[in-house]
Amino acid sequence: MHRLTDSPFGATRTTIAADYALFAPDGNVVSPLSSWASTDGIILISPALAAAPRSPRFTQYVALTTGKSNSTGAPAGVQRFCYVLAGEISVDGAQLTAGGFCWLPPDVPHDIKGLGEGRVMVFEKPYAALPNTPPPTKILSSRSTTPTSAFLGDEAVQVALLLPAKPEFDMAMNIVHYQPGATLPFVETHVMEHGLVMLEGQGIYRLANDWFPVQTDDVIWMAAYCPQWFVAMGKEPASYLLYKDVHRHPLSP
Ligand code: UGY
Ligand code: MN
Repeated sequence: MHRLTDSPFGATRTTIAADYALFAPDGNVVSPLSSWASTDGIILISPALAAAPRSPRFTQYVALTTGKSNSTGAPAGVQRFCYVLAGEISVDGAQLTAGGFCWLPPDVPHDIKGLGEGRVMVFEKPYAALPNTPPPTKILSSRSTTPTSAFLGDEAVQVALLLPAKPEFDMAMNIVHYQPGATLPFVETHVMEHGLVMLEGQGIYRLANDWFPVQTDDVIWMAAYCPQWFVAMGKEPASYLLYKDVHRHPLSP
């Protein structure tokens, strides 16, 4: 279907590289979601992005919910984190609106229902259990009630940890909030990989040896060891929701 916003010259900011990917919304393709009923969505990050051993070990997708949407669980052994970008859903009967989020343990059925039109960013990852330690129980909360703290002493960059920083969790979900002109203090290079969605504002993201203008609703994958840096630009603050694998030995499968 032709859209009025289509570029007549075939241009897009979407870029897929060996150790990162930038998805601009103009390239998004909608398809029915598996593990959801009556729900279309956009699969962004998945293991199909890159060859092993650098392929993503998680998936990140948008569920386009309606009043008919329902999901009762991720595949076997897989944990799920949902962040409501717009609209409203219920999770086991509790309502989540924009900025609300939930973490759902593997292999415990849950009941997500769409309540009208909405957009939910979903992250799923096989859960790596610790010996003799059960997985955590589900979490429901919201961005507005999560405290923030200065990142490495810089008050202009505030970080909210949406999940407890405890060894039972093998994923972190953070919101990083930048005042205009604020930056990551150095070019990070680390063993953890990232999935990211821009929640507000705009800026420049350095990914490996490339620099990209990015804005609200862009999604980025950064492979392990992909050098990364960000500066917020414009007159409004910028923020992003960030997935990171944590708390497991680098030699564990
Ligand atoms: O926690 C992090 O690794 C974070 N500072 N990375 C990022 O924002 N790209
Ligand atoms: Mn990082």
